[in-house]
Amino acid sequence: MKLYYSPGSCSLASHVALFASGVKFEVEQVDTKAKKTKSGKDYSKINPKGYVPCLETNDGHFLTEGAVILQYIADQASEKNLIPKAGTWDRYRAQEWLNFIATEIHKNYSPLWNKDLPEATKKTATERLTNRVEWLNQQLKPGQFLMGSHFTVCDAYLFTVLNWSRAVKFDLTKWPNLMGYVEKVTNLPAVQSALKAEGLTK
Ligand SMILES: N[C@@H](CCC(=O)N[C@@H](CS)C(=O)NCC(=O)O)C(=O)O
Repeated sequence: MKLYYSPGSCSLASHVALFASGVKFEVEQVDTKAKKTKSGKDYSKINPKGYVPCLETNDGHFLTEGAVILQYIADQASEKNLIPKAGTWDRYRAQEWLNFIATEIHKNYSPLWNKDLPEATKKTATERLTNRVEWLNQQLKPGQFLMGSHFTVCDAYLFTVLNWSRAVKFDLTKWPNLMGYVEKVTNLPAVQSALKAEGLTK
């Protein structure tokens, strides 16, 4: 398996999931602006959508969309319980989280990274994000992961996006519960390995 990634971006979640799964994998860095991979390949031929993550599977498929890649990786190592079994109610709950993180959290952080957007647009995104994060903070039981006592790929994704807060000046300090969650997930071995591999550890 090969993950196409850009350091610290949303593809970090897939990178964490790969380390947590214990499966054999390689990675290749992508310059998403230039649409070139580190080894000089035209990324738009690998993933015509032009963004990361993209996962090349061992049976020759190119899978895109982080929330789906995370489920694929988790399903390759079912013994690690990185996601509940397909078809169960718990799996739908995990999918509910993944979709919420992708559409309500991730995509409300995205405008905050964009220097060209007007302040009014960023203000709207910040207000929306605050509202979603407030709800999220209420759902998250202190000391627990999103799905309970066990780490899942939902946590890999949520950690990845909340981890952008300092860089985009989105203040998480008003939610100590969430701050504790980010710290707890940051310290997991799979997360540390992915951060190190992407050159993001201090
Ligand atoms: N819908 C995609 C969005 C992925 C996405 O937003 N990727 C960003 C990094 S976090 C990216 O590669 N942006 C560069 C671009 O759009 O050209 C997903 O959920 O995987």
